[in-house]
Amino acid sequence: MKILILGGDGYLGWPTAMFFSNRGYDVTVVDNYFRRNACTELDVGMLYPVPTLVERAKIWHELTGNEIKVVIGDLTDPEVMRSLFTGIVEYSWALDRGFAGIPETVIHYAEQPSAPYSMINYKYANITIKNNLLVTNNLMFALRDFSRDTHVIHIGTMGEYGTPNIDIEEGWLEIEHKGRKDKFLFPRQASSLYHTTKVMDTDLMWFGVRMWGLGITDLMQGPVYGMETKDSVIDKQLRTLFNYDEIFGTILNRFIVQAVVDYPLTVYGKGGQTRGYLNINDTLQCIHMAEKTPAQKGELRIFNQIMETFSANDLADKVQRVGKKMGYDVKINHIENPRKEAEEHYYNPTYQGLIEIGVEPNYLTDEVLAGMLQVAEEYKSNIRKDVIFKGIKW
Ligand code: USQ
Repeated sequence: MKILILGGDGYLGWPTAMFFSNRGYDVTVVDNYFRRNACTELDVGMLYPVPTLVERAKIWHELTGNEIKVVIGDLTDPEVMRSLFTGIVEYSWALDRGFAGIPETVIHYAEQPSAPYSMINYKYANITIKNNLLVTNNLMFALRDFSRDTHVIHIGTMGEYGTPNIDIEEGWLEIEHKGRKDKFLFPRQASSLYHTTKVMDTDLMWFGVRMWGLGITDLMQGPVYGMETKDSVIDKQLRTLFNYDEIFGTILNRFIVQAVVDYPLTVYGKGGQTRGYLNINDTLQCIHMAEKTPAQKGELRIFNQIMETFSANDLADKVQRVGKKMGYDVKINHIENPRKEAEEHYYNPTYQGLIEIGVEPNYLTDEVLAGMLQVAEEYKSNIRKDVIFKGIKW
């Protein structure tokens, strides 16, 4: 089975590449180093240095004997995207070393993933809109022209739904109106420009499904936590990149790092903001199950990819409790919320679909938190307090 991973250098992309490579799939990864370059440009540190994608693939090969093919290229260029389906080396020199052939599955992570990044100013908003929409549209057209049978697994976001005052369904809502019924995409109301691009991605993919009979699974994911996966434990150099700064770090990963350097946990506003969370190992499980039971042709299948819900206050309390047991003096600070979002709200999403196809959740236990604190402790001397909070306002 051939798997093409778009955005293979990212927080989720690289662990996904190792996961499938370890299970006998023929894996090709593509990336333009957007995340690393943005971190350099914005001067936000990562917890530990991470070898380049090419170096990581080499280390992986030396340790496991498995090959991960690497293509460095910008997928907003339609010719780079199309070369991944045609094998034309002119646009992707790395394909010269072996074109795997048309992939059975494409996993699409190649997006600017940060809400704060998209809200810095108009320039970063435009980079986000341009990157995310062009990559998705280029993928839709490449599939239309070269491979309508390829299953796409896209990582969407729970943030597409926002925080409505009704239960959130898995992607779709049946509506009865003036005596007639139909099924529509669940109402979307994103609260950042990044999240808005994900709403637009869904629309582009739904268009591709309706017009060209594509088969797509869209996984509406909540914030992910963790740095170690079952495949990375063989060598520290294989750990995924890990941000704790305000722009690319997500809440729990940030709290863990803050705890080890005695930086009061940065709860925004009242801290009642509730989201669905999942362990990075569960992202891999969900992708695997979605790959094993693909969407039908002409189907946009949507799952809510979360395992449990917590408020920002719940997470801060957990980190404080486990941190204290480990000897850290963890304080919690409610700082003025730089974002425009509801700080107290109803939140009741459905998330049974992935469990029904075989995913077994890893919950946020004290052991999981302690394990993350231990890794952060290892790299304590790298942690830069100046990047933890700058206050990018919405
Ligand atoms: N928050 C704090 N303190 C912090 C950081 C965040 O209270 O130091 C709060 C935020 O205000 C927000 C919540 O925690 O209410 C989650 O924030 P986040 O930065 O962890 O996550 P978010 O910006 O929503 O984005 C992340 C990923 C994105 C993914 C999304 C899923 O960066 O790629 O799509 O989680 S979701 O949140 O369900 O939309």
